[in-house]
Amino acid sequence: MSVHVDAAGNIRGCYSATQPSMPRLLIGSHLDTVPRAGAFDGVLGVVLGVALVNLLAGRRLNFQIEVVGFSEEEGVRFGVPFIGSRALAGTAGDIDVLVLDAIRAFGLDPSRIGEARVGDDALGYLEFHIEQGPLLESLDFPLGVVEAIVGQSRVDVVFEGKANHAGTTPMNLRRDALAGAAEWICKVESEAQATHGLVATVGRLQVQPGAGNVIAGTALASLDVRHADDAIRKRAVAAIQEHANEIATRRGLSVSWECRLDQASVAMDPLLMENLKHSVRVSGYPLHQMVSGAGHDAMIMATRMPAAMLFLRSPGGISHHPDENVRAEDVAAALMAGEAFLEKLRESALS
Ligand code: HGY
Ligand code: MN
Ligand code: MN
Repeated sequence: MSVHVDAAGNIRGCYSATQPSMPRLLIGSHLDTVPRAGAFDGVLGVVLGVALVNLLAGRRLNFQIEVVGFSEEEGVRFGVPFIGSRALAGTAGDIDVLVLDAIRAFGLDPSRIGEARVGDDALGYLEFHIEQGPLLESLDFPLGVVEAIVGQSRVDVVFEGKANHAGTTPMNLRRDALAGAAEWICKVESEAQATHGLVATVGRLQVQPGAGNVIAGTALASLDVRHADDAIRKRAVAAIQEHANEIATRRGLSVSWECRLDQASVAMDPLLMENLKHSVRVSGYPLHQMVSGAGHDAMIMATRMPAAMLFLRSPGGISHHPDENVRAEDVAAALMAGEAFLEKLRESALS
């Protein structure tokens, strides 16, 4: 493949077709991950793309294949996700100055990010990814065809009270930001438990000044809310914000609310899904169609081209954790289905 790194740090390898002007299929996933992660979230999808090209052993098809390793998807480092795929989709928008500095520090020129945008010759986008949940394992199925990816909201929430001495400040005179945040976090959990299909998480909490003998003056929390139905998700976010305001008022705190992501749920492309389902069946594996609770670059790529995802079973249903794993026989199954997918695409491009 001819390989280059684009101005957003995406690694892009192109495998040419029988003719230079033929359209391209993109196969990819992300190279970044989360703190104390496993070894498969994201990178497995990139390696499977390379492996599929490798299996072609020089045989050229009636479409090009571009394998993409996206530079940033998780949103852990800069607070906003999908930086790599948004550059490729042409929806990067205003890029945070910290991101621009990191791109320059990496030796790239952020003024050229516009050049990362994929052309209009794209046939579609295929992403292989671990399921990151318990479903396929519960069915004892190696593969799952994704029909949709749930929408997600990410918010930075800051409770401000008054730091003070832990020994001399009576309980009724306190404006304890951490106690307020703790009460709110329990409300986040009960809101999600009361709404079918909703998940809500406070995964990060920073407390200032952070000393055991000082009442917390500031508590900075992350909020992550997801649901397949965008209206239900938005209603839940509004209710959770109302809880924050009520708790802050009652406790003499102030609360700030900065929405960092409001990502609508995305349906996968019906035609590519049919091709994937056909490919799983002809490869001799049981078929299961499912919704993804995790966000993926496919939801960004879907704004520019037909997108599809194939999940591999997550042993133990665990991910974003060092125990994240994948079975070798399931990787073989994904490769077999991937080969059938390419063949089906080749045939349909002929017709
Ligand atoms: O957070 C997610 O859903 C994914 O891991 N980026
Ligand atoms: Mn992830
Ligand atoms: Mn991922």
